[in-house]
Amino acid sequence: MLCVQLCLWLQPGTRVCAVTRQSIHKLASLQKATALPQKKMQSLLYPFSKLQGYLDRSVDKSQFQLFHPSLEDMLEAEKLFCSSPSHKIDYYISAERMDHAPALKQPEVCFIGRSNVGKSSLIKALFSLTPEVEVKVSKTPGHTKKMNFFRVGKAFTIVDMPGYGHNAPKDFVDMVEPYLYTRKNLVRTFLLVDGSVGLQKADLIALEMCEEIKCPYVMVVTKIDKCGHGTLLTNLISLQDVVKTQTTNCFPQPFLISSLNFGGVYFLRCFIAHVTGSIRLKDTCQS
Ligand SMILES: Nc1nc2c(ncn2[C@@H]2O[C@H](COP(=O)(O)OP(=O)(O)O)[C@@H](O)[C@H]2O)c(=O)[nH]1
Ligand SMILES: [Mg+2]
Repeated sequence: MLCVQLCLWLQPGTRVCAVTRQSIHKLASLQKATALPQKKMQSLLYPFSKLQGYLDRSVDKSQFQLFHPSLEDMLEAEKLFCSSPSHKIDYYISAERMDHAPALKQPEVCFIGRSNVGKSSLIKALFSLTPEVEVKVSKTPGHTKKMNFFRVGKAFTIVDMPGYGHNAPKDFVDMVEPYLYTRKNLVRTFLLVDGSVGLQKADLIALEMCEEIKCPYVMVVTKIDKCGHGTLLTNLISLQDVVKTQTTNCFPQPFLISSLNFGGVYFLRCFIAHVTGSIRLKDTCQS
């Protein structure tokens, strides 16, 4: 989807200027999503709505809808993810160790999770309205060995953390843990788990660590496009059970995401804008 514009000036002398511009995904903006048929739109904006019909009546659904932004709120949040001369969004810096991490004043949110769970893909989807921001996504587990910092104007910073599990437990101890323990401007951690495989041992270790650090965090269930409703619901309910019984700092509502088809991405943009204090929500919600 790379579109290359070539501008040629033949006088004086031949000068070739190549402007490389990534095209924007057709569902990157809320406006495009709202043009879809109602059911499809609803499942992209509020992915849980598609699942709730399959849940038994005895299941308490309120926990899944504590944060439920209006379309207006999501539109407001989306503006923050559009780059402009006065609000630049860019990849700022990578750090291999905590003492290389930049000192930033802006509120920060970070994405942690096992290698391959979809951290970089999710950040790429969040920034899909500014595709010139390069977020590396890999098929090889353990690709992100550094903490990558992305600045969203003066509003906030998003950090893509190295994955753990597989062959990267060292990165976890060396980077993720010290970062979570010491980062003063960190306002929310997003702990990603793969919705198609459910909670794994490494996820539970990360969850225990977040509890120990007492950082406010949110579980994000990724790749919801990849499995059927049955598998997703089973994994979601067992996750919900763990959140309910084993956590005190975790937001009780897991967020459902597909970076592939943008399900839940508009919703997450709104949550990030809200927890970083970048927007004031019109409708009431908790967080
Ligand atoms: N089907 C599907 N695949 C995804 C999704 N998110 C990520 N992936 C794939 O999972 C793999 C790992 O993604 P990546 O973002 O690099 O994971 P990271 O190691 O956590 O940063 C890549 O092949 C992605 O294309 C998703 O929402 N749906
Ligand atoms: Mg990555």
